[in-house]
Amino acid sequence: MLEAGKTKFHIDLRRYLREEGEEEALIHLICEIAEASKYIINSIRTGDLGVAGTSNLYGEQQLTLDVLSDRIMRKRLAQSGVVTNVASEEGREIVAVAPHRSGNYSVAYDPLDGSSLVDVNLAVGTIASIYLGADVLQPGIRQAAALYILYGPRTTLVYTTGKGVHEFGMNQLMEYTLLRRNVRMAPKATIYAPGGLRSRYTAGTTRLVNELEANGVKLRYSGGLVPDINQLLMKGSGIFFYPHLQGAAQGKLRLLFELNPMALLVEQAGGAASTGRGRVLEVVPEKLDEVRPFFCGCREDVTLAETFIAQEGRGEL
Ligand code: AFP
Repeated sequence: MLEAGKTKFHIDLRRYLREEGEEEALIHLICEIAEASKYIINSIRTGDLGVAGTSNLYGEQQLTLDVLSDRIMRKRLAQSGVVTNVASEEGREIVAVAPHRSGNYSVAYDPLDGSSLVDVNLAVGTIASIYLGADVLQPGIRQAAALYILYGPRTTLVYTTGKGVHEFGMNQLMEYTLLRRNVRMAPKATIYAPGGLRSRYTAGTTRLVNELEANGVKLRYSGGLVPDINQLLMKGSGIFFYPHLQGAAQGKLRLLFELNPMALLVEQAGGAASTGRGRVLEVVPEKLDEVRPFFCGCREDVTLAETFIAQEGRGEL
């Protein structure tokens, strides 16, 4: 186990996971997802940016890249030898890749979140939520691990297994080596990332924006969940929200594929993640395509959001 605070740079992902005492099958699984990212990078850099002519779980038009990156992830997970079931944001149901194998993991993943940003050359990412056993329809607090890979100017991988948040960078040999261990967030935000149409915000969210702006908190929003969350994690300060909207009481972001993994990562870095009315990680999902409002980042700002939203419910705003 590495001493807290001491960082041995040039330590690769597999060795770091071993030194952190992780279970071998989980180490193998996280490294397999890291391996898949190398092929997804190639598809982003060289692939066709057109439409696939199909739609996903949410009835949204799929891009060729969505289908290709989903195929890369699914094949890698199915061949890993440690995965029982998979659920993809790009798929329509849970797929049994090894139904009779017990003691394994199941993975809910978004193979290329923000894919519509690739054709304007903005950063996108892969998100994975890992559960022990066969069931992915569990509260996020039951995740064995959560991770994302950010395809930006640099390619980085950020994971947690419940023992802190750790960042790795891809080097010229396409190996992931340690950049930051035990990423921590300050109690108050210096940046904010407001998703959704401002004109459809409810009074509580509008009050939150006004409060943040009055306190000099700067707007930083790219439209990609992975780079937007990564920014506030690595700066150690910020709040992201994609709120409930007039006409969309549950917002837009997906509970299994976006909220739960990001919520675990941010909580493990000392932040908070709320639906605006309760802790994201305690929501019990009933179906794959659930969406929820999302307020995620510095603890004090998430609490402020919950306070304003509670007051709007009582007509106090
Ligand atoms: P896609 O994966 O369908 O491109 O959606 C990405 C996303 O869910 C998430 O990455 C962003 O936070 C959110 O959409 C942005 O939504 P808006 O475009 O409505 O701001």
